[in-house]
Amino acid sequence: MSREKVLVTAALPYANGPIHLGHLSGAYLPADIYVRYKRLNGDDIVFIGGSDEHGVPITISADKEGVKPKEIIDRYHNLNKEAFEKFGMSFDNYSRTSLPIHHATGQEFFLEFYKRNVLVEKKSLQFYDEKAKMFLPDRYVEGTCPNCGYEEARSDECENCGALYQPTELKNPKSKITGENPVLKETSHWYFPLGRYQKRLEEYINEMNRQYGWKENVLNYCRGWFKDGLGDRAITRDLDWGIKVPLDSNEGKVLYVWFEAVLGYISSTKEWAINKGDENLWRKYWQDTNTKYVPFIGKDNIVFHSIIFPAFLMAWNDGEREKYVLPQNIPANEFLNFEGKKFSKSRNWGIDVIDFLKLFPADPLRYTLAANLPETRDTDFYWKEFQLRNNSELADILGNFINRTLTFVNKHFSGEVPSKGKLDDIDTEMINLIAEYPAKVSKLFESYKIRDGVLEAMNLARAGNKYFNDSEPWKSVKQDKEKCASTLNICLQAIYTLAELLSPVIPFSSDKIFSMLNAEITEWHKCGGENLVPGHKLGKVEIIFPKIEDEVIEKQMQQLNKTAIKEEPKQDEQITFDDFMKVQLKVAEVLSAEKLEKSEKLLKLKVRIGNEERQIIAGIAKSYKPEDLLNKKVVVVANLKPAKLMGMESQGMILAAEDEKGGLKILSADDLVKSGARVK
Ligand code: B3M
Ligand code: ZN
Repeated sequence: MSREKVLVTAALPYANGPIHLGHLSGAYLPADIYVRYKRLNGDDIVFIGGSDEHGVPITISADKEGVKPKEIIDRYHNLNKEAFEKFGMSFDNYSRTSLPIHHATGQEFFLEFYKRNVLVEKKSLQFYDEKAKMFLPDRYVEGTCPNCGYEEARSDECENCGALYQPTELKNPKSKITGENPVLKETSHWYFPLGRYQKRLEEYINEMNRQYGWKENVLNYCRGWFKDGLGDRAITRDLDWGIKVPLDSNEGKVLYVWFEAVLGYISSTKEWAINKGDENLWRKYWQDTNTKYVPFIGKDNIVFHSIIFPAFLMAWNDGEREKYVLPQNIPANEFLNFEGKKFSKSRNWGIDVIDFLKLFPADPLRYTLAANLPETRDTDFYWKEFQLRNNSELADILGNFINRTLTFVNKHFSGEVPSKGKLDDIDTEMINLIAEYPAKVSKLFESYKIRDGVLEAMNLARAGNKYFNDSEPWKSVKQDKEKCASTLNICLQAIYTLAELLSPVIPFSSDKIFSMLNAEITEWHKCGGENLVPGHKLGKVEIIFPKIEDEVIEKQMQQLNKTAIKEEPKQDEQITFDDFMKVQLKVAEVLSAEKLEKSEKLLKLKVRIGNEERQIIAGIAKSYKPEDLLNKKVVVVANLKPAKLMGMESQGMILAAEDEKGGLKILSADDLVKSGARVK
């Protein structure tokens, strides 16, 4: 068996909030299972993590609370580190990007690129808040969408209509810091010319995929980026929170967070090496072509790890200095949802890891998430499923097999491993089955099919129960003690195998099983053999997986629904008469109507409300022809703020109701009613 040298990293979570279950499923749990398995497999592996502590997400959280960024990162770095520990994450090092060692690493990469003229300097116009005396990052500017008139549009993107535009096109821009209108001011930034690496990146990804089989979701993502063509990307920002750009000429600029965060993997490994007493040890992983480097991430981070980070490393490697390894495979996962909906802080939907672990132990959570990893598609966490996985699988299948076997051995063989005597077919079949398991599960884990590996391991517990039942030791103990001894010996070996195969998934319980067996864990490939010798004294039996009662789960579900913030007002929510009177509904007469060339949905109407003429852009073209509407009396909202649709102003809204087929039917008024009449 050849040992591999493996470097595993897991995405560095922003230290601006607590991690939730979705984060665990996306990157952390699969990484930890893989690493724990590789360690048992005898591979030389180092597992690196840490907090991402720079960037606008952190400064926004700090501003919201009115505290310094340092306070935010200290709080959440410690909280997340603790949550990870309780969850059983076995990082060799958990660092933070605010450390000097990381700042030095980020600056070293920047300077290397700068000196070798890899970078391009470009000038651009950016919003500047004269009162706060700072350039404003995109997320700090809000204004009116140039496309639809939505007033809370972001500086380069409208949430309402999805339009993308240049910040210079945003109307009535406002600084979120002072509320003032920012001015556009020229600034200069350093760009990484990603386009120059496109061909090599495509070759690299194709080659890695050919040799190691990359996941389809990751490949598709990359293909999309390549198709659009890679361009220059700014790697500096005008901000004061972050790693200073190490040039005298660049006052007030920091490295863009995504430029340095990926380098955080390297600096965390350096920190690990120093703590180990050999400051060069990190090179043995990062700078050796024999290293297999595997970053575990969620799907939102794919481009940074499959394209941008490899390009940085390629650019570095073009120089004269020690070369870095590139990712060999990127087993990025899709997302985990919570009870059918996306995790959301603002809507109070989901549960943080630290809170979950106050209620339940880590292993049932690890097992439930592992059995349901979003490896090929989004999956869901359901409280009911969590209960079921714990009660019907961990307790009834695995726990029961262990418990009945050990109790039986205590009772009839005074707690010692009985010797095998003569073997029937069903005994040799079971022995062979156990022996096949380590390689079977190994094959799945090696190809990052973590979920399948876990479910497969659990099948051995199912087979164990069946073997116990079919062998009927409660009968043979009276009739054929030698046969009974064989059965129990084999069951005990199977428990040993299970404790090891499942140890990457449920490490805390696995430890307990080993102490019940009074045995030590062995190398992975040996765990399917005879690891418990006859006469070996077993440890004390205990219940490893207590059942979770219905009330406990119901309480959590009620809690969730009670605290969730609904997006839409409740159906039965009442408004006052005054609320209603704020909406001015009036009768209007349609004077003209025409179809809009570029739109299937919109009609441009001229209407008369009393003495006033208005233009209304209405989304009814699929249900009405322009001529159907002429001279009709309709009901409009007369005091709706004007908005732009397809570049045209709409000065009101026509009321319509959906029919059974999803078409629209306009609310019309009787001919005797005069236009301009109020509807109430
Ligand atoms: N902090 C994004 C995230 O937390 C970012 C990952 C960095 S990995 C180097 O999802
Ligand atoms: Zn818009």
